[in-house]
Amino acid sequence: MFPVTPRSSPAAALEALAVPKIDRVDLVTVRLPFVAPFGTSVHVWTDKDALLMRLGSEGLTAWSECVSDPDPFYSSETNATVRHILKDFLLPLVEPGLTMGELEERFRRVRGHGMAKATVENGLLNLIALRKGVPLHELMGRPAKRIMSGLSIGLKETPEALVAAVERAVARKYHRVKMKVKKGQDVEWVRAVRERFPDLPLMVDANGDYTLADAARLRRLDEFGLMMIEQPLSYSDIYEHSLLQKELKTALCLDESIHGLADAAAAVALGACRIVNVKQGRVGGLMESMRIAAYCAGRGVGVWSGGMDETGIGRAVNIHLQTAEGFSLPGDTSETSNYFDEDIVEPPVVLDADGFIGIPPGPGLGVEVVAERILKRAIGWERLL
Ligand code: OSB
Ligand code: MG
Repeated sequence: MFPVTPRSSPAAALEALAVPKIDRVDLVTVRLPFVAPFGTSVHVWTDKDALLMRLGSEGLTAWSECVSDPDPFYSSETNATVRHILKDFLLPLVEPGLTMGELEERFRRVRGHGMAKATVENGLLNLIALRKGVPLHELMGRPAKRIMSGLSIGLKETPEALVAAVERAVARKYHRVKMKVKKGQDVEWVRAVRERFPDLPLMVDANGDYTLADAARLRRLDEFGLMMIEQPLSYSDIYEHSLLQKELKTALCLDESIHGLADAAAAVALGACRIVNVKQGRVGGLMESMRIAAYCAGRGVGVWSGGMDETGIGRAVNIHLQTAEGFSLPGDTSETSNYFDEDIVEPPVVLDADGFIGIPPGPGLGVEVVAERILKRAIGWERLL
């Protein structure tokens, strides 16, 4: 057998950093209305309720965003479980002078709760980058580059409304378009988009709506030349995806099923997917994301950065992450205006004339959290330290 963990970690630069001293911690929940409801096979979201963590350290302030929702419809973690795990288990383990790698080891005693762990890791790394006066990607040991864009289009009322949304995405120069599907709202809806855009890099995301009994229906998607089908089967499955992948020409991509490097290794070994969606929150942070991306890329498996319709804080983290080794495909990184009229950070994410996204320059995440907008949007505020 072979070890899953490589001798030299792709996250080595981050693992070696020292945990800074923290003198204040606040949890702030903000509610931002979406410009339009975001529909998936599991739920329709109309607002973003984001749990933010604000770290204070010797005059500096660093924010991070948890990618959980108030509900457990995408993930078993919710804003309430994250608050509990942060407060009662993770934050008490944070000790200045430990390395980030050692802190991550301490966190392993807490099983699961990757979104909560990522919130702490993101905040500390942002703080360290601010303290050093360098952008996050530089802390990761990665040079700046333009990031590819991708749009995730929710379920629509009619195929016409879907095609209109795809038309807007193509006009904006998005590098690929993902459309949500569910049982019965799939083959004909993909056909409508394909007829209008025969060459568009296109993919679908089912958020686990199908079972193996639907294999014949999913096989009908093969004729559309999709880049991939994301998470057709259960959120907790890997093995059945390996059976389905054998039945399909189209590549499968796993999202919900992947909670860390071991899951990714199992999926690759089983042939459960040819592409992995890495969400830094779902896998417990940037360090684990870098390991998964390098591992998959080294085995010919495509990798991209997923999104959780984050505010500008989490969106910036995803942008920096995509400078890492292995991110070969456009991710779910869209313009701020796709979700929000007014975000809580400046500047918003916008695409350049070729559809690329620039890394916000400046130390840390490179975006500025606007205090008045936090106050305007806050629906909960709790000081922990
Ligand atoms: O399945 O990738 C998903 C949003 C919330 C929860 C799950 C998913 C999504 C998206 C949107 O598809 C990604 C984004 O634009 O941030
Ligand atoms: Mg998905």
